[in-house]
Amino acid sequence: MSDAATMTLEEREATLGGVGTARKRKEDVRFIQGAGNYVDDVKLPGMVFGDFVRSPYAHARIKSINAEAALAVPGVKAVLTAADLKPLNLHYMPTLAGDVQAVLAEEKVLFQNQEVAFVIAEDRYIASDAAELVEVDYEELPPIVDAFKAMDEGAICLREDIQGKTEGAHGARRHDNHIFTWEIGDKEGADKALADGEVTVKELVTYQRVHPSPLETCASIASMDKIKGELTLYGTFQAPHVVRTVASLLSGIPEHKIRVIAPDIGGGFGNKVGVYPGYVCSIVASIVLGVPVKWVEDRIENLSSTAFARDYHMTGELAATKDGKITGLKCHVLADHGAFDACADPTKWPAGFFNICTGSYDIPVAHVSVDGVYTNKAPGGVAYRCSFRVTEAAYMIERMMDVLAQKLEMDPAELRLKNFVQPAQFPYNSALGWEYDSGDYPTAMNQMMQAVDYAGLRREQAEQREKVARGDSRTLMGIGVSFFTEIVGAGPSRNCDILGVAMFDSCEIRVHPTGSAIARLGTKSQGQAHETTYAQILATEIGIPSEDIGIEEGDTDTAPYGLGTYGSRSTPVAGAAAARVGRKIRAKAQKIAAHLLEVAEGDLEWEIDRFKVKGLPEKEATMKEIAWAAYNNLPEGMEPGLEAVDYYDPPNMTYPFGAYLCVADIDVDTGETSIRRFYALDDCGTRINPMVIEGQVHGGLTEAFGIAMGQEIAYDELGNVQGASLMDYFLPTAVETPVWETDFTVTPSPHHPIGAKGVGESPNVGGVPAFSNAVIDAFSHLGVKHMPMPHTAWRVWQQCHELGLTK
Ligand code: MCN
Ligand code: CUM
Repeated sequence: MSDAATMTLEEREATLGGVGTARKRKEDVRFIQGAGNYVDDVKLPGMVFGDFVRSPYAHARIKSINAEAALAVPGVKAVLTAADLKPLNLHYMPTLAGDVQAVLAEEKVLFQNQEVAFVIAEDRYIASDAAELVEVDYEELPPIVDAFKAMDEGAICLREDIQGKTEGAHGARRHDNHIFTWEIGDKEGADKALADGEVTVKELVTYQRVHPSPLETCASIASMDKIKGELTLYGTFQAPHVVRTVASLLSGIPEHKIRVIAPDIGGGFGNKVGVYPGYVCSIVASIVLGVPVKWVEDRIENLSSTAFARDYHMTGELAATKDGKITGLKCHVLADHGAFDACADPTKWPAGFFNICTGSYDIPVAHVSVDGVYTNKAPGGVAYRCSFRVTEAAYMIERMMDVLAQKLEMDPAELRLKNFVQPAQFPYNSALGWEYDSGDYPTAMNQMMQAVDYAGLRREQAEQREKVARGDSRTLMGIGVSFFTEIVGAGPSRNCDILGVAMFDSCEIRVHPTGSAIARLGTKSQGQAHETTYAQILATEIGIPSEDIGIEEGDTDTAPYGLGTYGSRSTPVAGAAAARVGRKIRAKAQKIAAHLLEVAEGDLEWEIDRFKVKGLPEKEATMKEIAWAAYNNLPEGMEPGLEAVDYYDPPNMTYPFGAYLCVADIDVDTGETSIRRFYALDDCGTRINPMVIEGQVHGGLTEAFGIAMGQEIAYDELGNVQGASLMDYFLPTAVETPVWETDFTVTPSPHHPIGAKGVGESPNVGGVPAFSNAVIDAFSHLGVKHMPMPHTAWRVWQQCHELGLTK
């Protein structure tokens, strides 16, 4: 008898390490020992290095480029400019948003640090030194930095390459600097609700431009084997298969001759979804030179030229009855997309899923319109745990809820409770077109309010306000409530595609004779612990311990086709494929077990890691025995092996939600905010690994804290990017980061095979409004309605000063 046969049920469950286990992250064994394998760790024979010449100006005409001095530097192999790429038709590349982006600037530069030339040399120091010697003669042009002025009459046309084009990828363009207008909802209905509203509020809520700044910057290595006609491309890719398909379509290299490998990634956060000039230039350079070419960004390049996030100017309007029932919502967004529209949204959604902006509230009628404009700033817009603009939507509605509560003189938590979509309303069809799969908002909100003693906090705040008024204290107390509804898990493919590639995902598994297994998926972890958690899903389905299931992603030669990891889609989509592939394995295993035990399939029942004969519990076949039999002792006519693949096209997205609360203390003399308490309750349905979820929430909250309290990619009036280094751009360290209290409820998704919803982006979506609401709430009794993020000490001090609070 094996050990497994003498183990109790509990011991067997524990050995399995399946869904619900707080299993330690398997990948950390190599990460914490410095033994990860990142792009920059990959060293190929004969490899050379590329570095960019970048524009010092935000807007200028290029009159000439002289690379002679650079080419004369020993070790320099070549200098590429737009003139070299143009004959190959590669001086522009398509963006994920249906626009084009200059790979190397041809006639004009459109943002500071735009790529102008690519210098290739024996090592990266030589490449970098030589890049400084490339002489570019510029004629400065006036830049457009303020998105509100982009469509002014007479505003200078930024994109001369599409000047006069009246149709863009998303419909009509009204101005040379206009990208699209996107509208959804009932305009007339919403206008009427606002006109008839007993109480109405309106506020311009800006979500500033930020950048995810992952620890590892973007990088690629292209290696063209000219004899075989094969291209191998290593890179920091969140979606390797899409890169392969797009590379094939653009280059004409057959897709089976392109191998894309995303090795370990040191944080992606959406920064590594888009396609960058560095990737294209490394490929072209490798084709030209016949040797592998590596390109790795430095921190300043990363912060100033690759996918930024947000930059949404949102004018929200709410109408409500006097007792606080919301009757309508309107929102106009001015979206600053920078010089090229390179937003990484599903094709049909130029403003992402911003229309989730009715949030957690049963708002009967709503209308949203979004205008995208070009400015002289870096392209991007969709990144940083954003769930395709859900971050912006949640910030807008959660800020507006507080603005409305203030006007109604009602408690912000009470206003939310009063307007929640109720549990019985699920599946809930929102006014802006989504079908929320499941939720129980009042339970989550009440659990949060009890956990933090919300009533007690408000009493304390009232006392503190009196103290400040009396002059007995110089600390204002703010309480920030945020209740968010997320939307994650793109597909369904009928709704979502990227450049025509439909959004589904996949899992393939091979169980070995001795009862261990290897599974491969179409997603790509960047730190989200996929090697740990997918194995847990599979363990529960197939009864093989998660320790014995290897997980691989990121190599297009071995992994099944998938759309990659972003929009917290891995669990909702590839996680579902994993569960379903497991069920396919178990179905075959059941047939084999019936053969081994000489009973009919229907006489068997599943128990953790084995099949048992009903009524004869001592007759059983473990998965380990079945795996061996799958290769060595099969029923007549059955093909050997134990493998399966599943491609999963989800019927709907999943709608995680959460109730967050932040308590902030503000020193009126310095403007310093200290976060006294932060409580986050998340509901992501079935919880696969509670420890990983907690880690995701801690990380997301820390980023939310960074955004709300200090981060901004700002530009001066000349378009010089401010804060493009970590000297100025705030990345919270352990010193500033508050202590996080986490909690949860579990409302499974009704359509996901194991009821799981995504969680990776929730803490950023819900966190930012909680911090911001806390800071503003500290001043709400003094009539302050809104304050712009980030809530730096300087800005908060200015607010204190304006209110006459400072000494
Ligand atoms: N999980 C779970 N139970 C659930 C839901 C999720 O145990 N009900 C686990 C999953 O198994 C997975 C992790 O939580 O290990 C995140 O899962 P999911 O919510 O599906 O998100 P993705 O794996 O698709 O990750 C994407 C998401 C995004 S879009 C950004 S941006 C972000 C984020 O993840 N980038 C990250 N978290 C990050 N965390 C790290 N360390 N690095 C990044 O770059
Ligand atoms: Cu929007 S950042 Mo994530 O989707 O990679």
